Amino acid sequence: MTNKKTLFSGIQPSGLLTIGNYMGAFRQWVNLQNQYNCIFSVVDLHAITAIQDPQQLKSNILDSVALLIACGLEPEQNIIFVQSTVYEHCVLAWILNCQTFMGELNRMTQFKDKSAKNKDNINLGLLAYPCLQAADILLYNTSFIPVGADQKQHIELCRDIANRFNKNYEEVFTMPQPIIPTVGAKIMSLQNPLAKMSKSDNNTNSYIGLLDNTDLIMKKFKRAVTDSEANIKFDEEHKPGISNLIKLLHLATDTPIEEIEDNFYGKGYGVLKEKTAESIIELLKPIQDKYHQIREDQTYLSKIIDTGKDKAQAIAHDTITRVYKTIGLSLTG
Ligand code: AQP
Repeated sequence: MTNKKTLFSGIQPSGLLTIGNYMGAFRQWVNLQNQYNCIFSVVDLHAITAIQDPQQLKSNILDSVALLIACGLEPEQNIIFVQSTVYEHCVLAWILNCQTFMGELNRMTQFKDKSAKNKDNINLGLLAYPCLQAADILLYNTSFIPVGADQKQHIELCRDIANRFNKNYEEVFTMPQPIIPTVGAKIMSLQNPLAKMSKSDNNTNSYIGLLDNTDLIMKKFKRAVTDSEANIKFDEEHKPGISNLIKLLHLATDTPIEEIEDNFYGKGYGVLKEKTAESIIELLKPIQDKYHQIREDQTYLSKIIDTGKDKAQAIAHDTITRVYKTIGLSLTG
């Protein structure tokens, strides 16, 4: 590790990663990887707050690692690891549970949304999710966390927990700050443009998976919900569906939003849908090609996961040792 500041972020292997995850998270990760000491994790312990099929979960974990590399993260330069391989995450999560108030957890929007969607599985892990996330971040002396807008509230809680711990004991944790992109922080569902695109959505037409093929991407965009006007204008409040398509086209092609509005003036929604689909297909093609190469090379993938574990654990173990000493759990030091 150099004396650059540390950046940490994670992705849940709770399904096929989407262009929402790419635009809100990975794209920035790739752009920031030269500026910081970067640590990226496939946070599989978070994924089990919903019931996962064991074989599918295992496969999603490997897919996610391969996709991170395919999207442009350099495994030699960054630490890329699987959360469950570093036990210190669970240890620190328990300690942070004891620094977190029930009222704080009950206020979390993600907890409320996910509880409403899964009424028959409102488990303790879902409620305590932000404490495990705080542990992920605080174990690595993280200064920056690049995330989509949906995670802002969790990062604020992480800062409150760190602050409380530092006051109750002594200054152990670095205070992290979120980095949220100005455009792309919230890509919306193609079927309900008022809700964010989510990989665990039961309606597969609502998201574009990073591994979706050309026909499927085209079909999903053609089915995207828009509005009953015939006016291609960026207005997230009144035209969320069309604005979401314009935003995706802007992000995929770097064309300014006003230029897209001008180019499509007087044209029908079908033309915009088709052009957006084509630009996403073009964006994903090299990522998909690289992904298939990596995913088929089990030896390479296992080596990255093992190396990532060793490097992450060395830092995490050091932090846990300090935390144990600070709170009086270390009987030898
Ligand atoms: N729709 C989105 N737009 C922009 N950014 C997004 N992110 C997620 N959805 C969008 C960002 O992707 C990163 C990884 O997210 P995650 O997998 O840890 O969890 P999530 O935010 O709960 O993502 P999903 O896809 O909605 O997963 P499920 O369906 O399992 O809950 C984060 O930085 C997130 O902000």
